[in-house]
Amino acid sequence: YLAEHERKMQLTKEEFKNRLKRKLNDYYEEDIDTASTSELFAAISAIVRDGYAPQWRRTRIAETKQKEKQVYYFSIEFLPGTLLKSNLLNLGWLKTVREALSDLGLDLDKIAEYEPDMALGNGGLGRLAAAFMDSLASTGYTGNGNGIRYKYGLFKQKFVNGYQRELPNDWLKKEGHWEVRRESKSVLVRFGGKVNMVEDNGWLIPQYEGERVVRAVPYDVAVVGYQDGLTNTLRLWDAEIPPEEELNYPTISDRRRVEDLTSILYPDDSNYEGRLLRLKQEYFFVSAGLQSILDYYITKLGNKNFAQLSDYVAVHINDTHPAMAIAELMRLLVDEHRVDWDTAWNITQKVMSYTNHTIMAEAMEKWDVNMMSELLPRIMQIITEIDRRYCEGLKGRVSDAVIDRTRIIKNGQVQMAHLAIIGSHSVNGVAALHTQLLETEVLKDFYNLYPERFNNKTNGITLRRWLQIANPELSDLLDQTIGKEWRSDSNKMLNFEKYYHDTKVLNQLHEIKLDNKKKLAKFVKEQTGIEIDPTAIFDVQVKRMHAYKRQTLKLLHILKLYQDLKARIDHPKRVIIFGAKAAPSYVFAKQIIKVINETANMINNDPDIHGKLKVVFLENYNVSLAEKIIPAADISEQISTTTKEASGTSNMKLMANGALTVATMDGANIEIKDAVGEENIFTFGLNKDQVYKYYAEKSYHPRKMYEEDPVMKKAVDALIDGTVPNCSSEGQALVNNFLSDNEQFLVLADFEAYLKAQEKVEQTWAQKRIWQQMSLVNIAHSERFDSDKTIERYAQDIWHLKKLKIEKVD
Ligand code: 26W
Repeated sequence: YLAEHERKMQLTKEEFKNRLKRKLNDYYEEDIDTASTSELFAAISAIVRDGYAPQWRRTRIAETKQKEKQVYYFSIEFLPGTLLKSNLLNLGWLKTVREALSDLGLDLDKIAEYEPDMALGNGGLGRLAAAFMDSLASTGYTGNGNGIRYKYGLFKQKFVNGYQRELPNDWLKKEGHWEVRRESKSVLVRFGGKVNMVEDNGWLIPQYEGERVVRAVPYDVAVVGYQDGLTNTLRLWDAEIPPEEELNYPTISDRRRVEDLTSILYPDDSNYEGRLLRLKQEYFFVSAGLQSILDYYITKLGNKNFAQLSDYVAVHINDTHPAMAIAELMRLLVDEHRVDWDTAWNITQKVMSYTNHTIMAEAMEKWDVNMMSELLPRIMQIITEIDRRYCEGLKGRVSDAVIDRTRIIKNGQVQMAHLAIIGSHSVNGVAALHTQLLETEVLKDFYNLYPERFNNKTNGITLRRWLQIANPELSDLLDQTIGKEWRSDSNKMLNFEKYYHDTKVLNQLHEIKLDNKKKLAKFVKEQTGIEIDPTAIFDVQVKRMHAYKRQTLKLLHILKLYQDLKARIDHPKRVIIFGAKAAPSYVFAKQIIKVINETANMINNDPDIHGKLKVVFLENYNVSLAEKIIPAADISEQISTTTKEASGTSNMKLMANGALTVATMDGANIEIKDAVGEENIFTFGLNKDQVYKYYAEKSYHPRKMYEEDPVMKKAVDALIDGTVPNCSSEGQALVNNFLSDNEQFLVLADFEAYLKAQEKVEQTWAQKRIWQQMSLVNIAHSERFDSDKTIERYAQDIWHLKKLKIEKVD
């Protein structure tokens, strides 16, 4: 067998060409030179699927044999991006396939472009979930993703007259899918109706009346681990009408209501809306996931003793969206498997763990009790009982005020974060500062009650995608200098620091960056018609559009630079590059987009500027676009109001690609500074105490700052004095916001410090060698944010997993 295994793993160019020929012939009766891009993509992806199939099977067999504990990562979003190149890389085939195609006169990158992004997520939270999937498989842990197979992914963004327009993202209509429909693993999920509790052998059993039954059908996507890693499963659920229930869904609109359940991904990032469909989605994937876990536990592991469940199963709740897993597991254990409440509760707490991703009050999920009672009557009863017991258990031990602040049901609402904390054994934040703020501010009462539950797990990124796939030139330079081990052991990247004084390497770094910038310049020209100079500073801010992320601060800096250039005050050439989607209902974010687009238009077409400043706002920022922008960045803008960005992850991707960070001391920026040292990052702005002081004392008076600082005033005024054209109402909205005492994100308070930081950027840019040295240090230290390391910490501290050993038999 081993020989067979080796042969499959070490695909030769010739073998690949043969397989490609065969697939094209079998599927389409085409030859390599007549096949279309979509056909080529479908054929190559089929070869890749054949390539990982044996390891996928072996992983499943090893799981049931070794019975190691498995984690199930419950997340309402997964944002893997495209999979062709990452699957090729992880199989060890990327180089071979690229070369084989090139022999045939074909370009892998062009074919790969055909693949639509699997964009089943909004931003950081979904991308993190995808990175964790990759890292679990690559580090040898059996981990399963559990989520929703949205028919439409995150909307496609277009700009029309500078305004954001949203188009549906119909990703499934293309060829070459990675998913496998597993109809035999379907389960039923119930909504609505009435519950009556009836006695059965001394046990109170719910009887349902008039409920609607939906069939959850899983689509499994292989998660291919790097090299000798496992091949795990990302299970995404689709909603269908159960065949035996067809008669209960007689009309098209009845049927559509079921299909709608998994039809769209909510496009809101950090803004909570208590919509019924969203509640349905949350319960749907949570219930389906838990049912399939228990099925597996009972049938495959042959275990009926649920007291041991936590020795075999960990369920992770990614933000509060899957927090109903706590009540649903209680329901399954108590109602369906007749485990007594106390035992069931004990099991549940041991199984569940929860990550918080935000301290923004408006993102905190709270469901209306009436809505939940109607849609999920039994779940609401169970949550009510959890809440009752929680309060009862604390009565007399802590003040009534504490109980009142921390209980689950309050003012007719279910506080999902409270449910998640009370029902879990672990609660973690996503960066050191964020966890500290959870402990001392946002979740202070809970921290006092259960300090042992709290822990930090700073986010990470998959360096495989962001270096090996997105930046092959830099990856080659690392190979040539420090050797290839960094590709599987990121600790080795620290050795790159040894080249700090190596002029040749520093020059190579410069050349690679220049090359990446040329490629991006070409892309920008094709997409927007805008010419940008690859020798300019490429200054990048890529992330969701949000007031707290302060793209507005960048905008004010742009206006200041523009005004300087108009007054013949010189600056080094700069290209500011934005990528950002706004939630469709987020009016202010959309206004910012319009103003930035109009500002860009004005500056890019002003002959007085002589191309010294360009502003490019690329449409439809997503994982694929990130792979083009990030390797070309000189500057990484991480300028959120301190305390507001839980972690950030674009900061990590950009540093790994040698961009220098301009940063507030927020989220993971602090840890980036710790890693690279103060002299290798441009920090500025209010610290957390200053921010909280403004809030506590209500002492923020931006109008005064504006009136006293002529530079600030001039930049702000440009938005309303006719300087920036075609957006007077949007410009006015921004200015009103900046000047309000209630402006929470303190944009003007950080303006001056931000300009100073940017002056330092300019001075450093003039010292090319120092810039390259700083860049080198950033690349070397990005190893700290390798998601493989993050996942090791989750596996050890929270989930208590052991690695699976794959036996080499088929
Ligand atoms: C209920 C509406 C809603 C939807 C999504 C609220 C909140 C969210 C997410 C928590 C938003 C999100 O993606 N948060 C980001 O998570 C990243 C991964 O931990 C962090 O790096 C970012 O700082 C955080 O904003």
